[in-house]
Amino acid sequence: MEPICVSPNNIPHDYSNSVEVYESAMREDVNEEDEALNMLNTFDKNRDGVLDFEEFSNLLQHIFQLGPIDMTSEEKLKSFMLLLDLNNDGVIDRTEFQHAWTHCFDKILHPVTALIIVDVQNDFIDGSLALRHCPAQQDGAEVVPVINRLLEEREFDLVVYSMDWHPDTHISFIDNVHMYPLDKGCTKRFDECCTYDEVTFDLSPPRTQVLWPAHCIQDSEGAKLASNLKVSPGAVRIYKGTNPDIDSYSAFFDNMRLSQTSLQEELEKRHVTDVYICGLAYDVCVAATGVDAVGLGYRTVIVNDACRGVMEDKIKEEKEKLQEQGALVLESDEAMKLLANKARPNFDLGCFTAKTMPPFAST
Ligand code: VGL
Ligand code: ZN
Repeated sequence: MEPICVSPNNIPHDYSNSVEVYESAMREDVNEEDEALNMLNTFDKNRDGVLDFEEFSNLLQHIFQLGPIDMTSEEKLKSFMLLLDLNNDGVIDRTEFQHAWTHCFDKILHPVTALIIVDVQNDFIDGSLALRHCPAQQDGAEVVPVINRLLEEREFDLVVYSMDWHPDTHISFIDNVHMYPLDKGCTKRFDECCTYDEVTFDLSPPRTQVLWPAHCIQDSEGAKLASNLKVSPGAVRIYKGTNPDIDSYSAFFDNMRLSQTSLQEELEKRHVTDVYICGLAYDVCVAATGVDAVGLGYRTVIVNDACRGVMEDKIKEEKEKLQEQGALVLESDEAMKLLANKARPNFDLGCFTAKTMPPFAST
């Protein structure tokens, strides 16, 4: 095969107007159908009305500003193309391109971003569930300057603060373990249970629950956001764990998925495509929120240095799980670059978008 020779500063002469086409694609006001056709025509070098692999990979290199292509990246481009080649005939035809433009490239080129700040509340910093007293001995306070910098230096289309918000009878509190029936299979009596134990309560449906010290009791000092955390005007607050007999780690759903917060609705209202997630605790509520975000199809970035957690091994395990499912785990500096430079979309997030694109039939 002919080597592919597009690099950011080296656009071959046959794509001489591609910068213009690309820039017009970056504008918000262009008709999507025109935009798609323009793009297809620009990269259809042999003018046969479809994009073969070479043509399509030139387009991908252009959109993602990829450097010279080696074997591994060529494989990646091939699998990207396969996801969009819905009839599997080895080329991207006009209909496939139109579909990909609407459901994949549009999100890639026009991301709408939300920052979800998970449970940055006093109790997790210096209160009853202070992370520095948990097994990993991490300091929850350290996320605050990192998050403040994200808020100050980057503009998000939406900022969300989730709040763990429990009634004092909450099922997750070790002091309340006598208030709910333990499952018969449970090897411990209620007076033998310890903090961090996982027990099963005999409720319908039965629920497994890690026992925590009482924390984030509604309207208490401990439930307030850290006082030095910047609160953006127009931000949305999501209260979770408000039901006495069920816990809610994720800011989207309770742990049994019996009920949902308004988070998804808030994101949908604003057509959010990309969520950046940070906060406390990494291996508990941040991870659960991340898993649900990916599951709901959001392009998800976990801001690694803006998270602190409970247990070292669990943090590692949850991070790997998130990455396997398609989330990016980035340091805040990298996340800021991605946010600043919308003209340089991330290829891995692009792959996630292609993978989660709706099938033809549903258009
Ligand atoms: C959390 C433990 C219990 C969290 C909430 O916000 O990560 N952790 N409740
Ligand atoms: Zn809680």
